Amino acid sequence: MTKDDVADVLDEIATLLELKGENAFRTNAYRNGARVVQGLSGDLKDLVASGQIRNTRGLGDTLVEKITTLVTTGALPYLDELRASIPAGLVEMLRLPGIGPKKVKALHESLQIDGIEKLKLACEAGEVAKLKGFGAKTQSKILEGIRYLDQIGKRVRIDLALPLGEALLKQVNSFPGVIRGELCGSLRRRRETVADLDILVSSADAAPIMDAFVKLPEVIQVLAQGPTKSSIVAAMHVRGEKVTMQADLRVVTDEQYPFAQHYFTGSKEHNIRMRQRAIDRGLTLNEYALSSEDKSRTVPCETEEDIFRALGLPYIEPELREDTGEIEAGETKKLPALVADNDIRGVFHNHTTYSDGTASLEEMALKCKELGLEYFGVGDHSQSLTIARGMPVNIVRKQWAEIDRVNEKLKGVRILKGIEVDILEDGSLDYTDELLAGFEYVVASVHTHFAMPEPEMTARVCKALAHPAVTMLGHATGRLLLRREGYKIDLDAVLKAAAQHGKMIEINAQPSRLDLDWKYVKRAKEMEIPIVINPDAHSPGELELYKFGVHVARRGWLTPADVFNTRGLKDVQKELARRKAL
Ligand code: DGT
Ligand code: CA
Ligand code: CA
Ligand code: ZN
Repeated sequence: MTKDDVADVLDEIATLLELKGENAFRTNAYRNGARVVQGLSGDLKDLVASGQIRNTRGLGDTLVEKITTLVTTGALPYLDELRASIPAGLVEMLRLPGIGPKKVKALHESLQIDGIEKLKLACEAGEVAKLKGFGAKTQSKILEGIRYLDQIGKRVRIDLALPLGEALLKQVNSFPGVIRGELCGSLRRRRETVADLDILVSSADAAPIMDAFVKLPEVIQVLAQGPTKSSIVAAMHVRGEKVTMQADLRVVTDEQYPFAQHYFTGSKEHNIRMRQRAIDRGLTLNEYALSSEDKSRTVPCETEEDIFRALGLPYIEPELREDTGEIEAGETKKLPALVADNDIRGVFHNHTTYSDGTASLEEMALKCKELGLEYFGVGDHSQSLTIARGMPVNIVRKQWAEIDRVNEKLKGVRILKGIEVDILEDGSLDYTDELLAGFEYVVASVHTHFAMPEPEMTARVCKALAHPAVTMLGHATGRLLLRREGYKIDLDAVLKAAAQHGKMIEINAQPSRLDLDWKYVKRAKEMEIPIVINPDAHSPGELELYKFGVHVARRGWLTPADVFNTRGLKDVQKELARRKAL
């Protein structure tokens, strides 16, 4: 039992107690306990064995007793009893936005709803609207949430799927007899969410690899074990979050490898086009070979590149394989040379302790330097966003003075004076023009009034883009992947406004956002709108997240020239000054 495992159990107890209607004092004790356990230094087993755990702040006797049982026996009868006393469907209902334990309890007690299926029926019959504390608006929100859940299924964000995939691959690659191996599927294409992991390896002897695979420590369930393909469910903690995913492992011969690699990388749509291309040339392409129609002759290929060449194409990067024009562009030699992680020279939209970040200006700047970046652009929140400690005017001036002081002594990295200014309900900005003129650049974002009708939201954002002080638009739709859809907005109109006013648009690289979506990134490029990749970091550790934005940029066909922050410090300062003078 790791700390994360124990924390999960405590969190689950808290949730179950909430569903039972326990008082907040008790449930919070478990929630806090989970955080405390995660933050413990030292080995949990030792802390329990020595009794030191009793002296930990935030863990009362009851929790210490439960943790001790868990760590020493690996099980907790109390949890089993709790689970048995509550229908599993109730916990599932908590995934719906706007539905907390109180509402779940009310639905269960008055309408005997014990799961999402029944909840959907009750909403459709109009029964939920009649309940005290619900109403028609809540009912339609619930239905909308259920539809969204259906649509996302069990997908996992890339920042959580990637570490699990890499952990599995690393072990599989070290099995005796493995020649080469890779993560294929949507993960290799760097989609923002991934349904399952597709691991591919080559070897002359598949059976021992299959045996070893299903015994990996991350495996919690074996779904199927065959001679060349096995499917398992694996679980791992990634930054304190439990990630559970299906993983398929396929073993092929090394001759078959490039064909399987291409096939299982997908996308399906891209594969269909490639197969058709082979047919047009009197060949057949499948996951094992490229051969003549009657299969009497094969075209040997050692790499994917060879396959593309055999079909008259240059190598096509996995991120482009979505059948959105990559084959045509390959034919006409118009494939872009995609931007890469190491092209990024600095970042613009980040937070410090001046608003809701956890680190100082200097700490953030030094971390940027460590990452090889030349500038750290600060973009703390503006005054009206009080929940995120938005900065009153006097604090802005204080921050400017500190930036000047820190810049004096910093070497090899520079802090740029930016702001993430709120776009207010009417499309105006959250500071006076005079104050805004004091920043080196301005990121404008929507953080409030998400429920506006689409035409109003579009007008609101377009008005902000027309403001001379604005440099770039932050997180264009406000979406939170797998949690909430973005606000309703006509993005084509927004792109048009950005192009018209010469403004940049951000790819917010927070893995829960990845907003602007890659499909629109591609359109923005066609309209020659400069794109900026911003980590929106709230701590030094989050600065590196810009890499997830690079994936989106690559999926949107961007070259280094299309991305503003591939430019060096001098160039960036010059361009920002030029824009301000307009
Ligand atoms: P996911 O798992 O939903 O995030 O997305 P993928 O792309 O990883 O899809 P998955 O795991 O169902 O299949 C992996 C790849 O295998 C897929 O990208 C392309 C290939 N593939 C799967 N089914 C078909 C098919 O029916 N036809 C063709 N041509 N390729 C397929
Ligand atoms: Ca997959
Ligand atoms: Ca799969
Ligand atoms: Zn923001």
